[in-house]
Amino acid sequence: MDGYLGVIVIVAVVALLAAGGLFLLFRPGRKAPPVKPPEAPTLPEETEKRPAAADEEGEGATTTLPPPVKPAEPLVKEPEVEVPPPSAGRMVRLRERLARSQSALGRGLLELLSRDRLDDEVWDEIEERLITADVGVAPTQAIVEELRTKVKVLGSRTPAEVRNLLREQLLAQINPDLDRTLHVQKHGERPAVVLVVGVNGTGKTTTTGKLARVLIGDGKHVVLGAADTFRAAAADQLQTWGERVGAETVRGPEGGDPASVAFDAVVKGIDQKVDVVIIDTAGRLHTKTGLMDELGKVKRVIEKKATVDEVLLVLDATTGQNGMRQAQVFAEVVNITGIALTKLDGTAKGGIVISVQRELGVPVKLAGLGEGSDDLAPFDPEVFVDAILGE
Ligand SMILES: Nc1nc2c(ncn2[C@@H]2O[C@H](COP(=O)(O)OP(=O)(O)OP(=O)(O)O)[C@@H](O)[C@H]2O)c(=O)[nH]1
Ligand SMILES: [Mg+2]
Repeated sequence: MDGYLGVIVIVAVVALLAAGGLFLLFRPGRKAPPVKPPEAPTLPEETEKRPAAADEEGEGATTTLPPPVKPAEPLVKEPEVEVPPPSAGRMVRLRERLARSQSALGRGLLELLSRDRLDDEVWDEIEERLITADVGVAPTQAIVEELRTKVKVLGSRTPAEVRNLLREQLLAQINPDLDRTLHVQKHGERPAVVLVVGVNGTGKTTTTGKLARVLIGDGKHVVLGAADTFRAAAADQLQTWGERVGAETVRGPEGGDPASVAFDAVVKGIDQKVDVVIIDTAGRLHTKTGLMDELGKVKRVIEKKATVDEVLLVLDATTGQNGMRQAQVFAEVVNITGIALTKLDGTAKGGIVISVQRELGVPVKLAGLGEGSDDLAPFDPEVFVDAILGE
């Protein structure tokens, strides 16, 4: 009896080994049904590179294969929730980026102003440098005029005096007294709402994602609204930003109504008692009326449930006067409360801070200084000017 059992066991083991051997020999060919062994997920390229002989072998072996095993769970790891740094100190951390892109302007101006003889030619050059850096005509003239008067009073100048003089003038034009705080305080149980608008490609979605990180870094709870429904990729892009920091993204169907997504996001924000809802919008500058209709509707619909506390206009610093004209159209259709100036790391024309504030009458509140997820900082005029002038 024992012997009989033994034989059965041996036969079973041999059969299993044979099946295993055949299994190992088996290669799923292009025509064979894909059977995936659980521990050895094969890469698609491998199938492509396999010789034809192996394909045939595989086809012959399909009948003796063990029942298909349920494919292993996809090896996608749950995204880990990151803890972004707080807003304080961000601009100082990014000062090097600013210095790299803006310090040539400061060095040039300091050198010119340090000359013993400041004749008209030198003043013209100072003026030209400021204009080239997008400071704008009127602010440039104001700076030059002030400098001329102060230099006359001083007579001979030490390098420290020259630096102070210039620092004072640049700061005066940037106006450190403007209120640059983001209005993101809850209204009782109701979240604050931030609407992000601007021309396409300026960095709206990126800035929305980065801003969520800034706020989360400061301990706030955030919901994102993907009101750019023009293409599904836009909502995916935003959702990826949100997932990294544990912020939910409300999205709608592709081609759906942006206002309804914004509304749903605000409702979600109220239900979940979050602090801030940030709404990303589409940037295509169709007609002014089209834009007005769309943004106007988004705003009106949000206002059924909450108040729009902040309308941030995202402006690409590298686009200069052209970008500014387009920004002006946005400012005409919606009441902008702050500017997020992006890509300051990629241009020497930092003077746009001065001209945009002047043209649009609203402060730069955020500065984008790189493509990294935490390369967005609350704008600090003093850090900005010191980066231009060097330490
Ligand atoms: N160097 C640099 N790149 C930036 C900055 N901000 C955004 N970008 C880049 O700008 C590109 C466009 O950014 P998006 O956020 O997709 O722009 P958008 O305005 O949402 O574009 P649309 O949705 O097409 O209107 C991306 O490659 C960003 O990484 C910045 O401060 N510095
Ligand atoms: Mg976008």
